[in-house]
Amino acid sequence: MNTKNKGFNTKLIHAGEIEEPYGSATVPIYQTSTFRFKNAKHGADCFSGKSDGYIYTRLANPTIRAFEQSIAELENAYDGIATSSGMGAITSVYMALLGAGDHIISTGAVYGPARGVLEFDLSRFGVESSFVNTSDIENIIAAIKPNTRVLYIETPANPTMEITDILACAEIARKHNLLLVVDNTFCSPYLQKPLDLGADVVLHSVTKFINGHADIVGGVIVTKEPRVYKKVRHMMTYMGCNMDPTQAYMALRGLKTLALRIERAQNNALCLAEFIQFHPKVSWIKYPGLSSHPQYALARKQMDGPGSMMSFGLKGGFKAGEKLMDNVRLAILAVSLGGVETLIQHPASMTHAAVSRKHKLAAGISDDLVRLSVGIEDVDDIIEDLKQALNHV
Ligand code: LCS
Repeated sequence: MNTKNKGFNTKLIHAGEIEEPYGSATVPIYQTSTFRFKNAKHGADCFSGKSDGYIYTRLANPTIRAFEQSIAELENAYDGIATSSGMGAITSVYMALLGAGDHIISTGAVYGPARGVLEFDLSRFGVESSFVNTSDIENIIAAIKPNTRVLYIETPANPTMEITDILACAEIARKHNLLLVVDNTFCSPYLQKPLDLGADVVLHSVTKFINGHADIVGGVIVTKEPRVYKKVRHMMTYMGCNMDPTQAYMALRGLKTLALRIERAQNNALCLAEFIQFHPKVSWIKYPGLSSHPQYALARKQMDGPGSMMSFGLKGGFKAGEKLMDNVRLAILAVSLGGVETLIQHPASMTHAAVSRKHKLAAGISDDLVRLSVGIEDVDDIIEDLKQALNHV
Protein backbone atom coordinates (compact mmCIF):
# COMPACT_ATOMS: atom_id res chain seq x y z
CA MET A 1 0.00 0.00 0.00
CA ASN A 2 1.24 3.49 -0.77
CA THR A 3 1.23 5.36 2.53
CA LYS A 4 2.95 8.55 1.29
CA ASN A 5 -0.11 10.76 1.96
CA LYS A 6 -1.38 8.91 5.01
CA GLY A 7 -1.12 9.86 8.69
CA PHE A 8 1.83 8.96 10.93
CA ASN A 9 -0.03 6.13 12.73
CA THR A 10 -1.12 4.56 9.44
CA LYS A 11 2.47 4.76 8.22
CA LEU A 12 3.66 3.00 11.40
CA ILE A 13 1.45 0.03 10.54
CA HIS A 14 1.61 -0.06 6.72
CA ALA A 15 4.71 1.75 5.42
CA GLY A 16 7.24 -0.59 3.85
CA GLU A 17 4.69 -3.34 3.10
CA ILE A 18 5.80 -5.55 0.23
CA GLU A 19 4.03 -7.72 -2.33
CA GLU A 20 5.07 -11.36 -2.11
CA PRO A 21 3.63 -14.54 -3.63
CA TYR A 22 1.75 -15.83 -0.54
CA GLY A 23 -0.01 -12.60 0.46
CA SER A 24 1.59 -12.52 3.90
CA ALA A 25 -0.01 -9.77 6.04
CA THR A 26 3.35 -8.93 7.60
CA VAL A 27 6.75 -8.55 5.96
CA PRO A 28 8.33 -12.04 5.99
CA ILE A 29 11.89 -12.71 7.14
CA TYR A 30 13.96 -13.34 4.01
CA GLN A 31 16.69 -15.19 5.88
CA THR A 32 19.06 -15.67 2.99
CA SER A 33 22.54 -14.40 2.33
CA THR A 34 22.24 -14.54 -1.47
CA PHE A 35 19.63 -14.41 -4.25
CA ARG A 36 19.21 -16.65 -7.32
CA PHE A 37 19.60 -14.89 -10.70
CA LYS A 38 17.18 -15.97 -13.45
CA ASN A 39 20.06 -16.30 -15.92
CA ALA A 40 23.53 -14.88 -16.60
CA LYS A 41 22.15 -11.71 -18.18
CA HIS A 42 19.89 -11.06 -15.20
CA GLY A 43 22.89 -11.42 -12.90
CA ALA A 44 24.91 -8.98 -15.00
CA ASP A 45 21.94 -6.56 -15.14
CA CYS A 46 21.57 -6.65 -11.33
CA PHE A 47 25.22 -5.73 -10.95
CA SER A 48 25.16 -3.01 -13.61
CA GLY A 49 22.00 -1.48 -12.15
CA LYS A 50 19.85 -2.19 -15.25
CA SER A 51 17.71 -4.47 -13.07
CA ASP A 52 16.86 -3.69 -9.43
CA GLY A 53 16.80 -7.36 -8.40
CA TYR A 54 18.38 -8.45 -5.10
CA ILE A 55 21.97 -9.74 -5.21
CA TYR A 56 23.42 -10.32 -1.74
CA THR A 57 22.08 -9.43 1.74
CA ARG A 58 24.98 -7.18 2.72
CA LEU A 59 23.90 -4.96 -0.19
CA ALA A 60 20.12 -5.22 0.19
CA ASN A 61 17.41 -7.66 1.29
CA PRO A 62 13.58 -7.39 1.07
CA THR A 63 12.98 -7.51 4.86
CA ILE A 64 15.69 -4.93 5.48
CA ARG A 65 14.44 -2.72 2.62
CA ALA A 66 10.93 -2.78 4.14
CA PHE A 67 12.35 -1.46 7.42
CA GLU A 68 14.52 1.15 5.67
CA GLN A 69 11.59 2.42 3.62
CA SER A 70 9.33 2.58 6.70
CA ILE A 71 11.75 4.79 8.60
CA ALA A 72 12.34 6.93 5.50
CA GLU A 73 8.60 7.57 5.23
CA LEU A 74 8.27 8.34 8.92
CA GLU A 75 11.18 10.82 8.79
CA ASN A 76 10.08 12.34 5.43
CA ALA A 77 13.39 11.25 3.93
CA TYR A 78 14.59 10.26 0.47
CA ASP A 79 15.51 6.73 1.64
CA GLY A 80 16.95 4.75 4.55
CA ILE A 81 19.99 2.57 5.31
CA ALA A 82 19.68 0.01 8.12
CA THR A 83 22.78 -0.95 10.09
CA SER A 84 23.87 -3.60 12.57
CA SER A 85 23.80 -1.08 15.46
CA GLY A 86 23.47 2.61 16.20
CA MET A 87 27.28 2.80 16.25
CA GLY A 88 27.26 1.16 12.80
CA ALA A 89 25.06 4.04 11.64
CA ILE A 90 27.30 6.65 13.27
CA THR A 91 30.59 5.26 11.94
CA SER A 92 29.10 4.80 8.44
CA VAL A 93 28.08 8.47 8.43
CA TYR A 94 31.47 9.66 9.76
CA MET A 95 33.40 7.52 7.25
CA ALA A 96 31.18 8.55 4.33
CA LEU A 97 31.17 12.28 5.00
CA LEU A 98 34.68 12.93 6.39
CA GLY A 99 38.18 12.51 4.98
CA ALA A 100 41.75 13.34 6.01
CA GLY A 101 42.05 17.04 6.81
CA ASP A 102 38.31 17.51 7.42
CA HIS A 103 36.82 18.86 10.64
CA ILE A 104 33.59 17.94 12.42
CA ILE A 105 31.81 19.87 15.18
CA SER A 106 29.82 17.69 17.56
CA THR A 107 27.64 18.04 20.64
CA GLY A 108 29.95 17.65 23.68
CA ALA A 109 27.50 15.50 25.61
CA VAL A 110 27.07 13.08 22.73
CA TYR A 111 26.78 9.31 23.37
CA GLY A 112 30.25 8.34 24.69
CA PRO A 113 31.47 6.03 21.87
CA ALA A 114 30.18 8.47 19.19
CA ARG A 115 32.70 10.90 20.67
CA GLY A 116 35.40 8.31 21.35
CA VAL A 117 35.59 7.05 17.77
CA LEU A 118 36.33 10.61 16.57
CA GLU A 119 38.78 11.44 19.36
CA PHE A 120 40.75 8.19 19.39
CA ASP A 121 40.21 6.50 16.04
CA LEU A 122 39.29 8.82 13.17
CA SER A 123 41.93 11.24 14.51
CA ARG A 124 44.50 8.59 13.40
CA PHE A 125 43.23 9.09 9.84
CA GLY A 126 43.57 12.88 9.99
CA VAL A 127 40.00 13.82 10.94
CA GLU A 128 39.79 16.75 13.35
CA SER A 129 36.91 17.14 15.79
CA SER A 130 35.61 19.80 18.19
CA PHE A 131 33.11 19.11 20.93
CA VAL A 132 31.03 22.02 22.13
CA ASN A 133 27.82 22.66 24.01
CA THR A 134 25.63 22.94 20.90
CA SER A 135 22.65 24.15 22.94
CA ASP A 136 24.34 27.57 22.67
CA ILE A 137 24.50 28.35 18.94
CA GLU A 138 27.33 30.83 19.50
CA ASN A 139 29.60 27.92 20.53
CA ILE A 140 28.99 26.28 17.14
CA ILE A 141 29.72 29.47 15.20
CA ALA A 142 32.94 29.99 17.17
CA ALA A 143 34.11 26.43 16.40
CA ILE A 144 33.68 26.62 12.60
CA LYS A 145 36.98 26.41 10.66
CA PRO A 146 37.70 26.56 6.92
CA ASN A 147 37.92 22.74 6.86
CA THR A 148 34.67 22.08 8.79
CA ARG A 149 32.46 19.73 6.78
CA VAL A 150 29.94 18.29 9.23
CA LEU A 151 27.87 19.62 12.11
CA TYR A 152 26.73 16.66 14.20
CA ILE A 153 24.16 17.16 16.93
CA GLU A 154 22.37 14.93 19.38
CA THR A 155 19.20 16.48 20.76
CA PRO A 156 18.17 15.95 23.48
CA ALA A 157 21.73 14.98 24.33
CA ASN A 158 22.61 11.74 26.12
CA PRO A 159 22.60 12.08 29.14
CA THR A 160 22.50 15.82 29.91
CA MET A 161 19.13 16.35 28.18
CA GLU A 162 20.45 19.57 26.67
CA ILE A 163 18.48 20.61 23.62
CA THR A 164 19.97 22.03 20.42
CA ASP A 165 18.02 24.27 18.04
CA ILE A 166 17.83 22.20 14.83
CA LEU A 167 16.42 25.02 12.71
CA ALA A 168 19.23 27.39 13.78
CA CYS A 169 21.84 24.68 13.10
CA ALA A 170 20.38 24.11 9.64
CA GLU A 171 20.78 27.81 8.88
CA ILE A 172 24.41 27.77 10.02
CA ALA A 173 25.05 24.60 8.01
CA ARG A 174 23.58 26.16 4.84
CA LYS A 175 25.58 29.34 5.30
CA HIS A 176 28.90 27.53 5.82
CA ASN A 177 28.28 24.68 3.39
CA LEU A 178 28.26 21.98 6.11
CA LEU A 179 26.16 18.84 6.28
CA LEU A 180 23.90 18.76 9.34
CA VAL A 181 23.58 15.31 10.94
CA VAL A 182 21.10 14.76 13.79
CA ASP A 183 21.03 11.77 16.15
CA ASN A 184 17.27 11.48 16.72
CA THR A 185 17.47 8.44 19.01
CA PHE A 186 15.99 10.12 22.12
CA CYS A 187 12.88 11.33 20.24
CA SER A 188 12.18 8.95 17.35
CA PRO A 189 10.29 10.43 14.37
CA TYR A 190 7.15 10.42 16.52
CA LEU A 191 8.45 13.36 18.57
CA GLN A 192 10.90 15.08 16.22
CA LYS A 193 11.53 15.23 12.47
CA PRO A 194 14.90 16.93 11.92
CA LEU A 195 14.81 16.67 8.10
CA ASP A 196 11.67 18.85 8.11
CA LEU A 197 13.70 21.42 10.09
CA GLY A 198 16.54 21.46 7.54
CA ALA A 199 18.87 18.60 8.59
CA ASP A 200 20.61 16.59 5.84
CA VAL A 201 21.03 13.27 7.66
CA VAL A 202 19.17 11.69 10.59
CA LEU A 203 20.30 8.57 12.37
CA HIS A 204 19.01 6.36 15.16
CA SER A 205 20.05 3.66 17.48
CA VAL A 206 17.13 1.34 16.57
CA THR A 207 18.01 -0.54 19.76
CA LYS A 208 16.06 2.16 21.62
CA PHE A 209 12.58 3.59 20.95
CA ILE A 210 12.16 2.35 17.37
CA ASN A 211 12.39 -1.31 18.35
CA GLY A 212 11.34 -0.56 21.91
CA HIS A 213 11.56 -4.01 23.48
CA ALA A 214 15.20 -4.30 24.57
CA ASP A 215 15.66 -7.44 22.47
CA ILE A 216 17.77 -6.36 19.49
CA VAL A 217 20.59 -3.95 18.68
CA GLY A 218 20.27 -2.01 15.43
CA GLY A 219 20.68 1.30 13.67
CA VAL A 220 19.29 3.29 10.77
CA ILE A 221 20.27 6.34 8.71
CA VAL A 222 17.99 8.45 6.51
CA THR A 223 18.97 11.29 4.22
CA LYS A 224 17.23 14.15 2.47
CA GLU A 225 19.26 13.96 -0.76
CA PRO A 226 20.09 11.03 -3.07
CA ARG A 227 23.71 12.27 -3.36
CA VAL A 228 24.40 11.89 0.36
CA TYR A 229 22.37 8.68 0.47
CA LYS A 230 24.58 7.04 -2.18
CA LYS A 231 27.77 7.97 -0.32
CA VAL A 232 26.53 6.59 3.00
CA ARG A 233 25.06 3.41 1.51
CA HIS A 234 28.33 2.73 -0.31
CA MET A 235 30.30 3.14 2.94
CA MET A 236 27.89 1.00 4.97
CA THR A 237 28.06 -1.89 2.49
CA TYR A 238 31.87 -1.66 2.21
CA MET A 239 32.30 -1.61 6.00
CA GLY A 240 29.77 -4.45 6.20
CA CYS A 241 27.77 -3.16 9.13
CA ASN A 242 24.43 -4.09 7.54
CA MET A 243 21.35 -5.08 9.50
CA ASP A 244 20.35 -8.76 9.45
CA PRO A 245 16.91 -9.84 8.08
CA THR A 246 15.68 -11.15 11.45
CA GLN A 247 16.84 -7.95 13.15
CA ALA A 248 14.87 -5.96 10.52
CA TYR A 249 11.78 -8.10 11.12
CA MET A 250 12.00 -7.48 14.89
CA ALA A 251 12.47 -3.75 14.33
CA LEU A 252 9.45 -3.63 12.00
CA ARG A 253 7.39 -5.48 14.60
CA GLY A 254 8.44 -3.10 17.38
CA LEU A 255 7.92 -0.05 15.20
CA LYS A 256 4.18 -0.67 14.82
CA THR A 257 3.52 0.31 18.45
CA LEU A 258 5.94 3.27 18.56
CA ALA A 259 3.24 5.91 19.04
CA LEU A 260 1.37 3.93 21.72
CA ARG A 261 4.57 3.17 23.64
CA ILE A 262 5.88 6.73 23.51
CA GLU A 263 2.57 8.30 24.53
CA ARG A 264 2.32 6.06 27.57
CA ALA A 265 5.98 6.30 28.59
CA GLN A 266 5.82 10.07 28.21
CA ASN A 267 2.73 10.34 30.42
CA ASN A 268 4.50 8.21 33.02
CA ALA A 269 7.64 10.36 32.70
CA LEU A 270 5.69 13.59 33.28
CA CYS A 271 4.19 12.19 36.52
CA LEU A 272 7.53 10.83 37.63
CA ALA A 273 9.39 14.06 36.89
CA GLU A 274 6.90 15.96 39.04
CA PHE A 275 7.47 13.51 41.87
CA ILE A 276 11.27 13.65 41.56
CA GLN A 277 11.41 17.43 41.20
CA PHE A 278 10.03 18.06 44.70
CA HIS A 279 11.70 15.15 46.48
CA PRO A 280 13.82 16.48 49.38
CA LYS A 281 16.82 14.28 48.47
CA VAL A 282 16.95 15.49 44.86
CA SER A 283 19.17 18.49 44.06
CA TRP A 284 18.29 18.96 40.37
CA ILE A 285 16.36 17.40 37.50
CA LYS A 286 16.49 17.91 33.74
CA TYR A 287 13.38 16.85 31.85
CA PRO A 288 12.13 18.71 28.77
CA GLY A 289 8.54 18.48 30.04
CA LEU A 290 9.28 20.60 33.14
CA SER A 291 9.34 24.39 32.85
CA SER A 292 12.56 24.28 34.93
CA HIS A 293 14.41 22.80 31.90
CA PRO A 294 16.74 25.52 30.54
CA GLN A 295 15.46 25.01 26.98
CA TYR A 296 11.82 24.33 27.84
CA ALA A 297 10.54 26.80 25.20
CA LEU A 298 12.77 25.33 22.48
CA ALA A 299 11.71 21.79 23.44
CA ARG A 300 8.06 22.79 23.03
CA LYS A 301 8.83 24.38 19.67
CA GLN A 302 10.83 21.62 18.00
CA MET A 303 9.57 18.47 19.72
CA ASP A 304 6.02 17.11 19.62
CA GLY A 305 6.35 16.01 23.26
CA PRO A 306 9.01 15.84 25.98
CA GLY A 307 9.62 12.09 25.70
CA SER A 308 10.48 9.70 28.50
CA MET A 309 14.17 10.32 29.21
CA MET A 310 15.37 12.38 32.17
CA SER A 311 18.44 12.93 34.29
CA PHE A 312 18.70 14.09 37.88
CA GLY A 313 21.17 14.45 40.73
CA LEU A 314 20.89 13.69 44.43
CA LYS A 315 22.03 15.97 47.23
CA GLY A 316 24.32 13.21 48.43
CA GLY A 317 26.21 13.12 45.08
CA PHE A 318 27.47 9.92 43.50
CA LYS A 319 27.36 7.88 46.76
CA ALA A 320 23.67 8.67 47.08
CA GLY A 321 23.10 7.79 43.40
CA GLU A 322 24.85 4.47 43.98
CA LYS A 323 22.54 3.72 46.92
CA LEU A 324 19.52 4.58 44.78
CA MET A 325 20.63 2.30 41.94
CA ASP A 326 21.38 -0.55 44.35
CA ASN A 327 17.93 -0.35 45.89
CA VAL A 328 15.52 -0.10 42.96
CA ARG A 329 13.44 -3.25 42.57
CA LEU A 330 11.11 -2.58 39.64
CA ALA A 331 13.38 -0.31 37.58
CA ILE A 332 16.21 -2.33 36.04
CA LEU A 333 19.78 -1.18 36.71
CA ALA A 334 21.00 -1.33 33.13
CA VAL A 335 22.29 0.79 30.28
CA SER A 336 20.33 1.33 27.05
CA LEU A 337 17.02 3.17 26.94
CA GLY A 338 13.74 3.59 25.11
CA GLY A 339 12.29 0.15 25.92
CA VAL A 340 9.01 -0.75 27.56
CA GLU A 341 10.76 -1.33 30.89
CA THR A 342 12.04 1.43 33.20
CA LEU A 343 15.86 1.52 33.28
CA ILE A 344 18.22 3.44 35.54
CA GLN A 345 21.97 3.94 35.10
CA HIS A 346 24.97 6.11 36.02
CA PRO A 347 26.48 7.63 32.82
CA ALA A 348 29.80 8.82 34.37
CA SER A 349 30.80 5.23 35.24
CA MET A 350 28.78 3.36 32.59
CA THR A 351 27.68 4.71 29.14
CA HIS A 352 30.17 7.59 29.19
CA ALA A 353 33.01 5.83 31.02
CA ALA A 354 35.18 6.11 27.86
CA VAL A 355 35.05 9.93 27.95
CA SER A 356 37.79 11.53 30.08
CA ARG A 357 36.64 13.09 33.38
CA LYS A 358 37.71 16.53 32.20
CA HIS A 359 35.63 16.24 29.03
CA LYS A 360 32.71 14.72 30.93
CA LEU A 361 32.60 17.64 33.33
CA ALA A 362 32.97 20.15 30.48
CA ALA A 363 30.03 18.46 28.74
CA GLY A 364 27.89 18.57 31.91
CA ILE A 365 28.09 14.83 32.69
CA SER A 366 28.60 15.28 36.41
CA ASP A 367 29.39 12.45 38.81
CA ASP A 368 26.01 12.81 40.52
CA LEU A 369 24.00 12.46 37.29
CA VAL A 370 21.59 9.50 37.28
CA ARG A 371 19.74 8.75 34.04
CA LEU A 372 16.25 7.32 33.91
CA SER A 373 14.50 5.83 30.88
CA VAL A 374 10.86 5.62 31.89
CA GLY A 375 8.92 2.57 30.74
CA ILE A 376 5.24 1.77 30.25
CA GLU A 377 4.55 0.05 33.59
CA ASP A 378 1.86 1.48 35.92
CA VAL A 379 3.16 4.85 36.95
CA ASP A 380 2.15 4.36 40.59
CA ASP A 381 4.40 1.31 40.73
CA ILE A 382 7.35 3.20 39.24
CA ILE A 383 6.89 6.07 41.70
CA GLU A 384 6.52 3.63 44.60
CA ASP A 385 9.75 1.92 43.56
CA LEU A 386 11.73 5.16 43.39
CA LYS A 387 10.21 6.32 46.67
CA GLN A 388 11.34 3.19 48.54
CA ALA A 389 14.79 3.31 46.88
CA LEU A 390 15.19 7.00 47.83
CA ASN A 391 14.37 6.05 51.43
CA HIS A 392 17.63 4.07 51.46
CA VAL A 393 19.61 7.13 50.40
N1 LCS B 1 23.04 7.30 19.80
C1 LCS B 1 22.53 7.43 21.04
C2 LCS B 1 21.86 8.72 21.41
C3 LCS B 1 22.66 6.41 21.96
O1 LCS B 1 22.16 6.58 23.18
C4 LCS B 1 23.32 5.21 21.58
C5 LCS B 1 23.50 4.08 22.52
C6 LCS B 1 23.83 5.11 20.30
C7 LCS B 1 23.65 6.16 19.42
C8 LCS B 1 24.56 3.87 19.83
O2 LCS B 1 23.62 2.88 19.53
P1 LCS B 1 23.91 1.29 19.65
O3 LCS B 1 25.10 1.00 18.82
O4 LCS B 1 24.13 0.98 21.06
O5 LCS B 1 22.67 0.71 19.06
N2 LCS B 1 23.23 4.41 23.85
C9 LCS B 1 23.32 3.66 24.86
C10 LCS B 1 23.07 4.10 26.16
O6 LCS B 1 22.80 5.24 26.49
N3 LCS B 1 23.17 3.08 26.99
O7 LCS B 1 23.59 1.95 26.35
C11 LCS B 1 23.71 2.23 24.93
